[in-house]
Amino acid sequence: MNRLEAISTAVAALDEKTVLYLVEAAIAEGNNSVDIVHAVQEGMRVVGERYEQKDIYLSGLIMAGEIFRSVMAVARPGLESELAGDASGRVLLGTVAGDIHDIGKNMAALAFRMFGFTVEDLGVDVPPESFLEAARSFRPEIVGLSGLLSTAFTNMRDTVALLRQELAGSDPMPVFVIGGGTIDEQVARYVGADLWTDDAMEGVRLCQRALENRR
Ligand code: B12
Repeated sequence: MNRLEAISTAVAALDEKTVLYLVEAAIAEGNNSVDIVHAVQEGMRVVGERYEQKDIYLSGLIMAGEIFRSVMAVARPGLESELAGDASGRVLLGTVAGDIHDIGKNMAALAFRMFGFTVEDLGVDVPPESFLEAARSFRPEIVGLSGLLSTAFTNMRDTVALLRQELAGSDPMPVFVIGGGTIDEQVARYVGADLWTDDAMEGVRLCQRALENRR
C-alpha cells in the first residue's frame, strides 16, 4: 500500500492520530497537497458507506468531519501555493436549505479564492430567497450550490429556478454550478444546473472555462 492509500485507509478507520502522522509524512516526502486531500476525501467516502451499512453511527460521521478539519490545518499552506491563480470573477456560494454539510463547500471556497475569485459564502442551510437577495447585491458571475443530502436536491432545483426567473435579463446571468460527493449528471439535470462536480479543483476549472467561453 502506498502512502496515499494508507491515508485513505486510516481515514476510513477513523484513526485520527495515524491520519495526521501519515499526512505529515506524505508532505515531508514531497507529495502534492491536492493528492493528499483527495486521499482523505476517498476515506470519507468509505466512512459514509460504513455509516450507511450501520457499521458506525453518527458519532463516526462527526469524527470524520473533525479528521478532515485537522488535515486541512496541515495541508492548507501547500494547497495555497499549489493552487494560486489569477482568475477573476465573483462567486456566490452556499449549502442549500435543509443541508448543513459544509466541509466540501469550505474547500470549494478555498479553491475559488486560491484561483483569484472573490467569494461570498452564505454558509449552510441557505434558503432560495437568501441566495436571490445576495445575488441582487453581489452580482456574481458564478453561483455555487453545495449539498450532500438527496433531500436537498429539490432545494437546489428551487434555488436555481428562482434565480433564473428573477434574474432573467440581468447581465451577467450567473453560471450555476452544483457540487457535492453525492452529485452526478442526473442530479445536475434534475436541478437545472449548468455544471456539476464532486471535486473542488475540477469545479473551479469548469467555471473558469465557462467564463472564458462567454468572453
Ligand atoms: C462528515 C459528514 C457529516 C458531518 C458533516 C460535518 C460538516 N461540518 O460538514 C455531520 C455529522 C454533521 C453529518 C450529518 C448528517 N449526515 Co452526513 N456525511 C458526512 C460524510 C461522511 C462526509 C462528507 C464530507 O465532508 N466529505 C468530504 C468533502 C471534502 O467532500 P464533499 O462534501 O464531496 O466536497 C468536495 C466536492 O464534492 C466539492 N464540492 C462540495 N460542494 C461544492 C460546491 C461547489 C460550488 C463546488 C464547485 C464544489 C463543491 O468540493 C469538495 C472538495 O473536492 C458523508 C459521506 C459522503 N459520501 O460524502 C456523509 C453523508 C453526506 N451524510 C449523510 C447523512 C444521511 C447525514 C445525516 C442525515 C445523518 C443523521 N441521521 O442525522 C445528517 C444530516 C444533517 C443535515 N441536515 O445536513 C449521507 C447522505 C445520504 C443521502 N444521499 O442523502 C452521507 C452520504 C453518508 C451515507 N453514505 O449515508 N454528516
